[in-house]
Amino acid sequence: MTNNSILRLAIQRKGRLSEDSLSLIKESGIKFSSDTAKLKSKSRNFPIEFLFLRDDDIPDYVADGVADIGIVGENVALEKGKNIDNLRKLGFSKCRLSLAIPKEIEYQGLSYFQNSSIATSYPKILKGFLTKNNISADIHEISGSVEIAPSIGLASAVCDIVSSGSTLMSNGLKEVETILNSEAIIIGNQSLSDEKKSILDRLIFRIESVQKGKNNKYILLNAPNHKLEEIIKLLPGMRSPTIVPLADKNWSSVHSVINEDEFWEVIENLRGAGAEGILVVPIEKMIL
Ligand code: PRT
Ligand code: ZN
Repeated sequence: MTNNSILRLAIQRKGRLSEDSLSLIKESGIKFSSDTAKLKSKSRNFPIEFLFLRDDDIPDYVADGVADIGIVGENVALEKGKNIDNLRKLGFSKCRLSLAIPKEIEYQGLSYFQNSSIATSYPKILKGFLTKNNISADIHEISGSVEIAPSIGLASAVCDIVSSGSTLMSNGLKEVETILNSEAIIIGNQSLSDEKKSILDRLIFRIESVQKGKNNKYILLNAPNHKLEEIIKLLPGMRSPTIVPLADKNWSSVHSVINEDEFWEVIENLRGAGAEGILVVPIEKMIL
């Protein structure tokens, strides 16, 4: 039995998820020794304990309750198909699971895969996709270097993780269908005690504040008073912008928060409306 007053979080020990997972925890104000050479670490200022594991093992550990929650790619969580909760997207380690074929072949749609052989490390997700599209194909499960399968005659296509696409390209392959868009997520055991749930709520609240901070920028600008009304209309703000008078009575300073997604558009509109001296400042945490 694990201790009820401490939440156990499984993190990838070494790999593409590790660094961002650890930074997110640190930015949430949780202090601990991140020496991943060790298997376990306990926080000094929050009721949480870390297990450093291979990412493929994390869904099993969470399903079994050895860990309460974990950080993994959606691709791994889905492929394992365990009874676990998908608690939250984390916005890093973005990639996609795609079908790729030799680049010289002219692709004319999914029928290419009918009676083909496809090499993959994701047989379960691939099978689901093929079944949904009424395609029957041979699935060759291999654990690594999937992209070399066509060139050695093992398969006529691959289903693999792609991020920049350069691995496929350097192996003479081209991406033709995306099966899944993936990013790091927090997964959770489905029968957490109330005590653990309340620690989890506190953790998620902190993570959300860090994420919102990253997705938004604080902006300060000077505006001539006769343009103020027009400029305020362009600003979303948390409630409404802060307006501070300047020493020059005809001007004011306007402070507000802008979302990263609409950032450049808003800045261009503000300049067009007469804003000057625009400063953009990162936000560390944002609590609404
Ligand atoms: O040792 P352990 O089992 O813990 O780690 P691992 O080697 O199995 O996983 P790791 O660290 O490579 O990846 C962890 C997670 O990162 C994956 O499950 C994905 O959710 C995510 N991720 C993001 C990626 C990539 N980007 C990625 N590019 N996982 C793998 N790749 C590989 C891909 O398999 C292919 O070989 O990178 C190659 C393609 O990259 P591009 O940029 O050339 O397209
Ligand atoms: Zn792995």
